[in-house]
Amino acid sequence: MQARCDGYADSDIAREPRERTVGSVGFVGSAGGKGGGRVLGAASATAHANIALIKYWGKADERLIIPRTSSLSLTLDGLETHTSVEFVEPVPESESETGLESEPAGTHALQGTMRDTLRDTLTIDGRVYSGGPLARVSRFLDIVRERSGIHAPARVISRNTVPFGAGLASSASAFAALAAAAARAAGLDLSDRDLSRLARRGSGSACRSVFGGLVQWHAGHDDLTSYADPVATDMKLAIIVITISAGEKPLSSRLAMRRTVTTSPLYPAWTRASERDLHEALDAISRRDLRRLGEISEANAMGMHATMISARPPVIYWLPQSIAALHAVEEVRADGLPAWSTMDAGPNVKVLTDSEHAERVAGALHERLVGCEIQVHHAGTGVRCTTRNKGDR
Ligand code: 2P0
Repeated sequence: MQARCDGYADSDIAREPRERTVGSVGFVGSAGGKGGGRVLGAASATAHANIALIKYWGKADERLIIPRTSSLSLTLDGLETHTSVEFVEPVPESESETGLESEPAGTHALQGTMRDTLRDTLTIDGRVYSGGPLARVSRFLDIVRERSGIHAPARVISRNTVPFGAGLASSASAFAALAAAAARAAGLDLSDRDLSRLARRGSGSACRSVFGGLVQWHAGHDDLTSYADPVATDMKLAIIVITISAGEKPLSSRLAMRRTVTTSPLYPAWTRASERDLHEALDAISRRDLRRLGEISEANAMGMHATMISARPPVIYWLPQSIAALHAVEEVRADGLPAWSTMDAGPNVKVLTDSEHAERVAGALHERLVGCEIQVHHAGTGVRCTTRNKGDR
């Protein structure tokens, strides 16, 4: 089985097999052909993955990525994507080398995604990507190009601090970091809310990674009204990740989501329940009631998986060890520790607890789940630009 990122936030990028090249973070390949070109704008950003307590599962609008339901998540520390974006004016010589007509970028619109795909470059963890992953990134960059008026190809270089075996590099942190870096590099001055709307266009869950801690994604009904914002709390929550498998899952969450919406007879009931769940989860947070928040989160995730399992044909991400982990969490809870399960589009189990008990819960799970990798993650920060565009003061 190939190493891959886990199921909770799969992306074409994340699912692509890759080589790990530790320490090689130089520019590999270049936008606009071989060699350099004038840099029109450059920026870097870092974002963290998030785990939903109330899930996003199903789109009302596939193109704009408007979800059917609102969701609630916790941004996690330690699971990080760092991305740099440079918009580079192509060099005419290199264009003639590639057989393309000379056309000064920055003043002329390139001819749509196909040409931009040819010219953008994408490097993730030292590996150069083409095909589907590059096309998805180029489509996203087209939105930034359209808004900013910069019609130049981009060099995108991304690094994940997540160990591959842990299976937690995610489309959420990937597209939140890409959105922030690309917007800054293109000179767009976006509010956090507008940045979350932009990140949403890359991958729905990415809009939540724009913010740290607890975050609500308001489903809304169009591009303007579908955005994330932070949920104020002084609860110190933690998520324990039990890695069951780092193998490639059979179906992307995007496709699984679509199949569930269109074929599961349980899906409408889950969306109704999810609205109530969100309301109650927010109420539990305002009361600092971890037990209630845990119970609702667990029920919401299990309900989501019921919709998948009842899809036609069924989508079953669970492995036997997933069930073992769910039982282990129940046992740990019966022993008096705060621990509630949640699962995403994959076999791995995540456990909601608080920072105070996280190490004890992880230890108790370790005793019961020999051989599983178990990691504690506390609340992480929102996206931040780590280098500034030339024009910034
Ligand atoms: C979530 N998941 O709320 C849910 C729970 C997976 C299960 O968000 O199609 O990668 O790019 O918008 O964001 C995974 O979905 O999907 C996800 P797209 P995304 O975390």
